[in-house]
Amino acid sequence: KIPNYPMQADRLTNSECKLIPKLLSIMKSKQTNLCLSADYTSFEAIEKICHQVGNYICALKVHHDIIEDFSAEKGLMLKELSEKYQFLVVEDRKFADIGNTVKEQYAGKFKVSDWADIVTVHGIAGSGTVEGLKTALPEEMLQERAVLLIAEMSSDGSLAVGDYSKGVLEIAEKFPDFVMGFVCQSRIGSDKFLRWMPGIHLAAEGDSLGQKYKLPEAAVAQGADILIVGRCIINADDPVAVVKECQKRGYAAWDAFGY
Ligand code: 5IU
Repeated sequence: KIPNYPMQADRLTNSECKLIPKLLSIMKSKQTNLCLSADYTSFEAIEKICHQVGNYICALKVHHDIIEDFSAEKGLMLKELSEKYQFLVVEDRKFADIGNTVKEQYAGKFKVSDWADIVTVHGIAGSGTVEGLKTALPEEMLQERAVLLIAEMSSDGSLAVGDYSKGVLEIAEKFPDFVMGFVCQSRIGSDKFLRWMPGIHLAAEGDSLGQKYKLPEAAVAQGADILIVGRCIINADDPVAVVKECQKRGYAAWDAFGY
């Protein structure tokens, strides 16, 4: 029920992916389109930030393979935290292999498919990658899981442009029930999908390794629905204050745009 947003009403009608209405209703009720990229190397740090900012975010993105003490059990603890504070968990695994391999990776040692609502996926290997991930899930879990296809990247010189990005959009159209949207840098693809945008910072223009930053308002103007913010928050002296500022500015911009 999101009556104020014409585009969101369309999304609710046109979207086959069940996590889209779920996320939109979290965003609306918590007034946030912020996804914290919690790129910490200890699980304790992730737990701590969840308690501190869980109420101000709509999603938490992790890289489970940088967390030194990670395990499948810790994944389930993260899932519990996400249910307590009502946000979605994104594992930024960037699956890119052939279907049969990603199927094993998704359900493999760290049981990503048990605790991550959403995983990120590259289109480089073709639509078999998405199909492989789907086949790893038991029928009853299909509606509770989704993927984000990486259509464009925030880094300098990214090869995910032009025809490559268009190809990724075509993969999405083949699996509209399982693809929630794109990680992208522009208002790419059909509006029935959600656009998640990384490369956002309140102060820096980039890092020394090719990351390029823009402000929350610019990201929304470029087409972002969900803002992915990492080091701007986690390296801040007062991460909670920065989360609140990103939440306020990001949601106000998105709201004003009528998305
Ligand atoms: N990330 C990007 N750019 C991309 C994609 C993913 O930065 O195009 I796809 C990830 C990498 C990191 C987070 O986990 O998003 C951004 O972190 P910072 O806000 O700290 O730069």
